[in-house]
Amino acid sequence: MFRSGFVALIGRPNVGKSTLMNALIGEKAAIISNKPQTTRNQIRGILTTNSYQLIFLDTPGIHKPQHKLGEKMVQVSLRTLREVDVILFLVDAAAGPGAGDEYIMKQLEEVKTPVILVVNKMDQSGEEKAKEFAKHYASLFAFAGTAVISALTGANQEILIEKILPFIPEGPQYYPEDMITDQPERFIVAELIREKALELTEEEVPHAIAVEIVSISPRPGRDLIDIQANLYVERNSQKGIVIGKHGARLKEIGQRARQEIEALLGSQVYLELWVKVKPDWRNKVGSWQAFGLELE
Ligand SMILES: Nc1nc2c(ncn2[C@@H]2O[C@H](COP(=O)(O)OP(=O)(O)OP(=O)(O)O)[C@@H](O)[C@H]2O)c(=O)[nH]1
Ligand SMILES: [Mg+2]
Repeated sequence: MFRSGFVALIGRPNVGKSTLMNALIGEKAAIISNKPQTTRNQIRGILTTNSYQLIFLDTPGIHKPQHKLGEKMVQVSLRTLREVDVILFLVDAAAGPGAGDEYIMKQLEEVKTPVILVVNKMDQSGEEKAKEFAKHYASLFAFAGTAVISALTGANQEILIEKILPFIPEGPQYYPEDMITDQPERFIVAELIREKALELTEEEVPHAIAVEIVSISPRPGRDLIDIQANLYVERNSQKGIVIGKHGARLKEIGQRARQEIEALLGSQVYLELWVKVKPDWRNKVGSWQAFGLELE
């Protein structure tokens, strides 16, 4: 019997949803950062074996929205709850319980889908503390299972898969076996640039960054791809920060992004980045599409 089904990853920002999805599929489909609200749309990661295909749906962290983009991100996450066979509710053992988790559990009460509690970052909190958290959460909600894991080290990942599989019905292979994500290459390239910009900026700047790919064009007769991209921020002061002294920060963003894009595309890359200001773009729904954010 071949099983196939959909698994949502839900939780507060920064709990490790994207890290876990990448670890489960063994590839980088979603970008990761130590800043909350990194993921902005639903990203599918696909794991195919001889006996099953699991389609993981990574989602934006659920938070109190401060702008229209944030509102839409949270809507995407809550909508995902209804599309799946099983939900993984991630909590951060290192950060501990919080009001944000309780809000999410209230939303989970509204859906009939089984929910597995995943206590992540056990490597950081220690196993004892992680297990204590698991007990605490289990007293608040009727979970269909619990796993204490580390997405970073891979600890207990197989145990988690074993807990997911009973909820996955018999079904067809929806995607080709070598496909790991539904994200277009163009979007992943934009996301890799954004990831490096997030790594190298602080405070309000990371949240204001969006990336638009202007062109991706292979150079005829050569193993080289030209990529031009615009990096948007919301204010002039942020533009200065992203560019850095004598352009040093932008150069570093470009170098780090280029290395990963070359690995992704299997070709040398010439990457040109420009920084532009688009005031308040996070509140302007029409501007999102250029950033690959189709959040309908
Ligand atoms: N120590 C430790 N760090 C982790 C673990 N999993 C994730 N992290 C770190 O936690 C931070 C957030 O990880 P992400 O995967 O981007 O978190 P997310 O839940 O997808 O965040 P949003 O997309 O903002 O909602 C990163 O710095 C990760 O390296 C883990 O198991 N252990
Ligand atoms: Mg994420």
